[in-house]
Amino acid sequence: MSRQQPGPREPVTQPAQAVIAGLPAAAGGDKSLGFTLLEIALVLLIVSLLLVSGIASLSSQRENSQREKVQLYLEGMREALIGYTVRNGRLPCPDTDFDGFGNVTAGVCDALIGTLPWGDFLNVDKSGSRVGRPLTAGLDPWGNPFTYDIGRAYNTTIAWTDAVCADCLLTVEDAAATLLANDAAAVIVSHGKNGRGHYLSNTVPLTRTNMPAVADSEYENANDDKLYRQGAGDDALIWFAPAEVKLPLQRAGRIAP
Ligand SMILES: [Ca+2]
Ligand SMILES: [Ca+2]
Ligand SMILES: [Ca+2]
Repeated sequence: MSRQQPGPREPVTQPAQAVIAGLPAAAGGDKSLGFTLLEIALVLLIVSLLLVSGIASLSSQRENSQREKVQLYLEGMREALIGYTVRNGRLPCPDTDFDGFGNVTAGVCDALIGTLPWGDFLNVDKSGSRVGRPLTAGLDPWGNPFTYDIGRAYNTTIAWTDAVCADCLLTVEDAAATLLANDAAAVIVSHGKNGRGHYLSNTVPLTRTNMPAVADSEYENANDDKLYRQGAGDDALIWFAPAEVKLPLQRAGRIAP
């Protein structure tokens, strides 16, 4: 009994689209399970769009988180700075040599503007010594120093009645130049993600960098003329109304109205 010898094999041919997709052809040559070049291109395009959209969304979430963080920083500093004021009867002086402490001589601030003297009022022990925080603790979420500006009326111990002079108080406007306050005692500014006009963090004397154009509303937050704009570009700022620093002092019995 002889076995039937198989005949020469017919070359197996698959539909071109199955070969392209690296998938076996369906039994009976069903082309519905294969993919055409156009379909593959569409899938790749959709995947790319999803990836780009996902990355953009993550980046946007990170930016929102940093903007929320800077507001938290600023509000924390508001409370800490008022606490310092009640303890010391004055606002801390601007830091002009980037050591984290205000620069003061014989009770009067060396300068009205500089970086935030965070070491004076954040994480200090009972003796007033800074504890356990590196200098970078005084930087905004983008790693840049906060600008801190005070009115001349507040460069020494605080009195109930403000002195009157050209730079005694600060003015704050919104981004459209509408007046918000013309009697601010102090302002703290983060120059935001773009960092335009921030102080360099390691240069003495303090030097601003990446200055905005004069026509840019952020320019007002970096040109040292006692006028600031809340909501300019990506900047964030807070200001201190006179009552905000005087009333706690009055309640503490440090000044009389
Ligand atoms: Ca200093
Ligand atoms: Ca900015
Ligand atoms: Ca200005």
